[in-house]
Amino acid sequence: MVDVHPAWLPPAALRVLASRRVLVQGTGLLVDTVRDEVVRAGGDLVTDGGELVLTLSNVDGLHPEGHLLSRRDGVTTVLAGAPAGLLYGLFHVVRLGGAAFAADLPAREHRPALARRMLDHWDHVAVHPVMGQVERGYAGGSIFWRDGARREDLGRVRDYARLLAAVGVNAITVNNVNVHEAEAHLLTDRLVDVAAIADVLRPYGIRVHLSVSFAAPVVVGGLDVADPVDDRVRAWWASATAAVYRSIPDFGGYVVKADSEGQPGPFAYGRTHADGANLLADALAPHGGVVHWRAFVYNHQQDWRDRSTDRARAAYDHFAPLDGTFRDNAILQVKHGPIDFQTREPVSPVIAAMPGTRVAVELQVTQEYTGQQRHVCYLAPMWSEVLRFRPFGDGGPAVADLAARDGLVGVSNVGDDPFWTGHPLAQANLYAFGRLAWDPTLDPAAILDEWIDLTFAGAAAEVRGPLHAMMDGSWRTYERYTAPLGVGFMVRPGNHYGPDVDGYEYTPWGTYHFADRDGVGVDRTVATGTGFTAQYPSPWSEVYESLADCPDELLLFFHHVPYAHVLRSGSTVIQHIYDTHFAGVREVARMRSRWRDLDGVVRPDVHARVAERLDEQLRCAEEWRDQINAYFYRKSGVPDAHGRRIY
Ligand code: GCV
Repeated sequence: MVDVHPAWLPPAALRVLASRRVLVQGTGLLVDTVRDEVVRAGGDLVTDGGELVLTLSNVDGLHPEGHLLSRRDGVTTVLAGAPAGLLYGLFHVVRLGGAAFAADLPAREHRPALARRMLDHWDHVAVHPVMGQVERGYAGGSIFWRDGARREDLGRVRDYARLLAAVGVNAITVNNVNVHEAEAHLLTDRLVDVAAIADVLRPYGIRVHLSVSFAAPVVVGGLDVADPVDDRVRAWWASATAAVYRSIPDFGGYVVKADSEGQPGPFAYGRTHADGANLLADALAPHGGVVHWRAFVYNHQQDWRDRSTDRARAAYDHFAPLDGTFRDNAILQVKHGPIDFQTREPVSPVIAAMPGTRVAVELQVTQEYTGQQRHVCYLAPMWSEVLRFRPFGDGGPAVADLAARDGLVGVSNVGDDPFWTGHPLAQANLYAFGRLAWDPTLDPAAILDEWIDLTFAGAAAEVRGPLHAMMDGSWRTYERYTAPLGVGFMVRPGNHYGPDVDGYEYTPWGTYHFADRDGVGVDRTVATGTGFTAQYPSPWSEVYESLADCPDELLLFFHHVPYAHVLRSGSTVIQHIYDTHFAGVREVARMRSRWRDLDGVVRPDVHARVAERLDEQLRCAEEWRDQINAYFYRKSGVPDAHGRRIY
């Protein structure tokens, strides 16, 4: 049997605390966790003095999850106003390592930029006949559920909570947003299972949330309607929610996918999404809970012949007119792009369109469209671009500012795999998600450094160079050998792995590239296309509308152009496609040889697993290159300027 990999907290990562005299002042569950961590690391808990002093005390103006860190006269001090702040402060010291005990450090407050830092698990209680135990999961089974029941042993959940606390995550949903029969019961007669998980997460400052079915009053409540304005429905939600809080007093709230991909919602009763969200918000309000209402609503049964329907427009068209009508504890959860977690998308215009609504941004840590944890694809650079993007132009707020009050949500990439994430290097994505949610201004390469230091503790110096070379640019490498210039998809329908250029072209899903013999891309302009560009405020509405100004990497998202169109880079679209696909494969081959050089440096099981995945990544990248290049050569008839082999 393979040991479970300790991810970024192996004992060596905590060695900075070993044999140190540590004073922890304060009481409570999370303060006990701090003490446990110190003991686990081999530190000496002392009752006075100490070279590390962690104190819980009432400090005016300190953020409830923040801490003041300083070092003077040989003592490192962490001061927190609330227990979670103390725990985050301890992990901050662990991250700093020796630097926390070297030179003096002037007192500085560290606080999270985004309030809720949440991971959504797309885990099923009962194995789904098509999607399995975890929808879009690439790391084995669920750590919470197995074959219809809660796992008896929640030891993995405890370890997971510890890993997450170390990066500042403070909320988790334990079931998929697609709520089927078995999962619907988590709200009522199987609540005891959710409470058991909440008990394990609580010592790490993580609150549990639940994905619920909008039709719960019918599915598990015995009513014949789920209409949000029906008094019986309102009473049912109020009473079910009160029961949840009786059993889980710190319960976080609900997550709802409604009127989306077959999930029930308010449209069935002629009601709006605000009516639906407010129904749940009202039930949660007396208990301090929130509802995360997803904006991922579109027509998944569209006629591909109909070029006027544009899936990219859907979320804005449904939700922007409702701005200002949601309750204060209803949070609209918006995917970062307007379509669906593609390798490259513009930022969703919904994020800037609803100043009177609380908005959280959703990222996909699980690599559904970015290599399914068989490919190295470090996503922090993409997320960093999203969070730094300024929808109103320079001088306006960044996406991270717009979501600050509400938060960042990531779809988790974890399962019961011994390496947690299938691909051991995909752990870096989970790590980076938490760190960017805490501080969206962090540099992705610096986050990777932290992760390397903590994960490879003893061997960090040897692996640092090769891992940066392999990972820093791996998202762009992935982009190079897959769908070009922001056009998206071109993946195999269903499992979404590997190339199939026309796989979705004549389907009802609304994800088309419109390639013909003359050109490719989706015309989303106001002048001649679907008008999507008008959903952006200035200056982006003009930038995206203009063929000359549109950034190359998003060109085919916004425009349909001839193959001979010259990009801002100076290359033609067709030559860019050939060049990037050849380059992407070369980069993967280099990654593989860099990893081979680390044989004997990293743990053999980690080395073997990554090596096996890199073989597959190279095979798959070659397949992408050859199918994409062949497809566009055959469509356009334009040969490669460098005469390379195209089939
Ligand atoms: C949970 C995409 C995925 C679905 C997922 C959906 C969503 O369409 O392919 O598996 O369903 O997004 O985010 O709700």
